[in-house]
Amino acid sequence: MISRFLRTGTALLLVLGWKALAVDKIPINEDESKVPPYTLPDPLVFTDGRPVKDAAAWQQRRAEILELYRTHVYGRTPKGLPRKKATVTSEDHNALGGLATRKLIHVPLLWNDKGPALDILLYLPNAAKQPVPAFVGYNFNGNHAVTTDPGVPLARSWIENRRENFITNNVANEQSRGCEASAWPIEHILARGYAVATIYYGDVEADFAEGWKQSLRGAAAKGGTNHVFAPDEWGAIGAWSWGLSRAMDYLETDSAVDGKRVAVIGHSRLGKTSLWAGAQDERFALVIANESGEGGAALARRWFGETVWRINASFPHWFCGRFKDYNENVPALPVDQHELIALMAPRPVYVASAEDDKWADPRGEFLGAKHAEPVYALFGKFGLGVADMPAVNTPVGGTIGYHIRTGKHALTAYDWDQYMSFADRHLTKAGQ
Ligand code: GTR
Repeated sequence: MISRFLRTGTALLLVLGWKALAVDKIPINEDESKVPPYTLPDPLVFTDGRPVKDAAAWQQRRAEILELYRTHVYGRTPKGLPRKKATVTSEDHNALGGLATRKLIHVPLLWNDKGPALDILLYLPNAAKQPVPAFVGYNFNGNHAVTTDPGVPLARSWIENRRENFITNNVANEQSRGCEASAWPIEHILARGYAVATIYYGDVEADFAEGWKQSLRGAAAKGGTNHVFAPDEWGAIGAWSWGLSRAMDYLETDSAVDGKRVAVIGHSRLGKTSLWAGAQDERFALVIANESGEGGAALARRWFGETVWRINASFPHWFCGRFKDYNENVPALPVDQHELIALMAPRPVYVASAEDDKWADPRGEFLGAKHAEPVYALFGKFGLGVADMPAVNTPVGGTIGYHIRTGKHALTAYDWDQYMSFADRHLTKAGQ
């Protein structure tokens, strides 16, 4: 008995020990000369080997790729989730010194109105004479973090403790108001004629391994908090993406917004999320992935920076269970991220990197965009228009936009300026 206990104990320790060691033992490369050769799956060849010859055939191939992503990467959204009516809970026509109208919108996500819900913060430019194009995206620290506007209520959902944001007990507080404002140049965006809608991503899922239990995925699951996820059930990125579509449902009904000109934007893990949202929901007219890295725009097969194995070890809740099968065998993954980007075609898409953000693999992000070009070509659309990575701070692109700016991993005013110029070109009324 004792020896059996010891044996089991040792085995357990070994397993736990191996797991704990594994995260930092997972091989990481940040040396360009050490990137091994790789072969990408061809977006223009069906799984059964038939070529995709035109835009009509692409629609079938698109459905196939989407299904591969659901099965192997982000997981599947449960069927039968409701579309609940949104309520505008407050409207102030004199926000931000009279520049904007601020609306707060509450959207229950499930059947029970007391369950998980989105609190959308929407600013509309008062100068607008007609419905405006809009940017919608999640923030990391609560709606009250994107601005010092005192009219924005503190987020109600769980927030990650970050000392620099004065959060120590997972609860929002006044001190953290405005802590994320540098990533949301709201006045500037409004002055350029766009509306801005943002939502705290924690309204949909608290971002930690067990966070689903207190969030949408737990509330929606048949087994509740005891639920055991099937290998292809949605992960957190799937849930967050679905939430963006619910925000889009509202934006389509707001007469001050032009629902045909809504861009979805996200940074980092939320850039992965905006890509998956844009892939599944074609109502997003423009998709922006800022430094989205592994599981976002960066090619998974390129061994540089974060890897499939590492991201699954650090963030086991982001992707579906089956994605873990590829930890040590990325070439077996039936898709790569250029195909995710291609799912936006023929809509405009923008991928961006930062020079010091090696972890996100800037070259891999560029190549993800580059290898989506043949799909855009099927639609007669000009992709990036460059053969290789542009110099820093030199945006390029036709229907696929790209830049690498100097500096570190962040969403900055420079990035927003490029996105707005790109949106000015692509979200014109005539283009619809
Ligand atoms: C990192 C993670 C990246 C990226 C980033 C972020 O720790 O490795 O994939 O998502 O977090 O979201 O800020």
